[in-house]
Amino acid sequence: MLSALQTRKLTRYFRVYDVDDDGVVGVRDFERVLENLRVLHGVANDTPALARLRQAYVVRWDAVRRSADADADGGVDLQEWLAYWDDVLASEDRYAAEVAGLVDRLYSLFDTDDSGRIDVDEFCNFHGAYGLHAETSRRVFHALDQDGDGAITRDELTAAAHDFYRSDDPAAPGTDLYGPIEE
Ligand SMILES: [Ca+2]
Ligand SMILES: [Ca+2]
Ligand SMILES: [Ca+2]
Repeated sequence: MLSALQTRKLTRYFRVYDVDDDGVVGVRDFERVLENLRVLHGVANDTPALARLRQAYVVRWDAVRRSADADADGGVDLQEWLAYWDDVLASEDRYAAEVAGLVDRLYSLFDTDDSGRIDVDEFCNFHGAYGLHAETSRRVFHALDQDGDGAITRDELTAAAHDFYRSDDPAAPGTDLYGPIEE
């Protein structure tokens, strides 16, 4: 069972993923993020780099759709999304895989200088790909950068993900991983 706070956080996550704001997470949302990333990375159409980026997103969308689209209508609505996360959070193995996948994706897509750390600009790029404002992103970044050294390490990101998915403390730093849960 998701707690009230978990439901709020996962609803926020859903709204972020639903980039075109039509109430359903679908292939068009992934296409839009992909296009934002393409522009962000300055990748031309029809390059191997774009093909790799597209492949990563096809795989991700396919995994979400297969597990979460319970009525198989090609989109994931909020109810399906919450049911999906309720299942994931009930399984240690699936949960661990989701967190590891999130950290890996974030690093592979946004650690653009390959330093093994996400700096504030890279973090703003991550939020920006989903249409979040840089001002909010900077605030979230500083909450997640727990040792204040100007970068989010894999450990800090993993801690943030655990806060986001599992903590029932609204003041936990990871609560706003996908932006503020109340606007
Ligand atoms: Ca959508
Ligand atoms: Ca559906
Ligand atoms: Ca840090």
